[in-house]
Amino acid sequence: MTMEAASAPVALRQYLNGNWLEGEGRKITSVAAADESRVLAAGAAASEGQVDAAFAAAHQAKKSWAAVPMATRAAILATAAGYLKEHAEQFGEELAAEEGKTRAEGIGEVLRAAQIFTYYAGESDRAAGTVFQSPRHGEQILVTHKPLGVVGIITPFNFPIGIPAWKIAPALVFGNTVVFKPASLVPILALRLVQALEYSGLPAGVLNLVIGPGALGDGFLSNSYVNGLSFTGSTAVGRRLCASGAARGIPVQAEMGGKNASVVLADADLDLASEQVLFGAFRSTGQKCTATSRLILDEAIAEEFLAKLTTRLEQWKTGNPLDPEMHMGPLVDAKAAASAREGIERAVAEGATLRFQGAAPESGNFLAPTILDLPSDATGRDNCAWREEFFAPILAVRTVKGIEQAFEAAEDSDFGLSLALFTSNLSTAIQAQQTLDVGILHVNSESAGADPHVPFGGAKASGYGPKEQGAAAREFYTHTTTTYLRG
Ligand code: UN1
Repeated sequence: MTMEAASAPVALRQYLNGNWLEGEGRKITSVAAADESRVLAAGAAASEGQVDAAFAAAHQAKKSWAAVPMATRAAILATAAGYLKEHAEQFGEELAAEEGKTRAEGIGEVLRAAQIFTYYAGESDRAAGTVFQSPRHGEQILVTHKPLGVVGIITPFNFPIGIPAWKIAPALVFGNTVVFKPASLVPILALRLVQALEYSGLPAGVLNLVIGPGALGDGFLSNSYVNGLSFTGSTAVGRRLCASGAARGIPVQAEMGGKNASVVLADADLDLASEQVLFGAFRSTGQKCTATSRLILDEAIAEEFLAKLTTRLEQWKTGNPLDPEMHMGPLVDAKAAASAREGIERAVAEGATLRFQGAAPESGNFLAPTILDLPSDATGRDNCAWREEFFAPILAVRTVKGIEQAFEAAEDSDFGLSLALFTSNLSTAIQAQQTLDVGILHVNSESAGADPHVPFGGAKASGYGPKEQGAAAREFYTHTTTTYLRG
């Protein structure tokens, strides 16, 4: 609750070539998600000229940074991890106030960023090339990895330090220099991340921060120095960036939307499933690309399951994210709240029935956890609550009969990020793993969550290009040289 005391707004600055500079663009502020009259940070956006300067600095630094031993680069990440851990409480509270997730989730996310930095610091001990046998005498064939060069990194509002960490840490450890543009709604944690790396001795020019509107990021791919781009955000923007990257021959990694289902089969442990569905759908106010927004229930257990879920939701408290009693905070801003409310109205007009809506403060950007029943005929499949990513605490439910119908319903989406399957039958779980077109499958756990050492990413409209995290990150942040070596 310490953030409740009014403190001076954080000064928003751009970080270019190792210097903190005033932006040359229009004035911007960041406000509290729960109370938009509270200004948390203020300054000016970067101008296009400053974006160019950021790329020029990253280009200038690229040769020398690539030549720094990987162990030295890794040591900087390890120090930054310690700095983030030390400041987890302060930064976590800033995150919760700005983005709207709870204090516990905010602190958890800062610690997760630290964990990601620690993991990638370990890459210097793990990273290895490959030596192949040659069919010719006296020859070896070596495959080694080189950095891409200057990488643009564009991140969304919903994980203001987690997602930047999981892109910036591998970019840096594999020897790239970076121009980083966070979502302008949540700039404070981007400043904290850069501060952590500056404190840890990152040389000037290696990481540059530009804060400003989305259009600044659109310009990244027309910069002549950019060698790669990693993006997380909407499918529309992601696909546009992929197309411009392809037109210039520049690799783009795009992590996009989700419309993730939780499937509860007749043989599931319903207590466990109702707890996990609750977490998947409503933690972080449903603002995760991995959140559960579709619930598919076998008709044999549908009513019993929904009774358990709504009983849990009756205890679920929505309010001030810094109040430790709360389970859920507000949506990130008024626009997000209005669009979620409009989504519910549209879904109802299209035939959905409101099954449950919990309690939430009336004013501000709050939306109570909402469950919508969809018709089980074809109109349910066409309902916007089934098709569109609302990015809000709204769960659309359909009932089905048996595994085949359940799997068919789960696949009935343009997206393919994550799926949570609740069953006690191992064969059914294996069948799901082998047949369903999703990037992430959770068996008997919630649809959200991502460990740093394993690949993360989706199928269909959810992802494009190499996956993120774990060993997969190297595929994107490096390219290989195959050397035919004779002495
Ligand atoms: C998580 O599920 O904990 O934007 C991480 C997102 C994802 C990250 C999800 N890229 O929500």
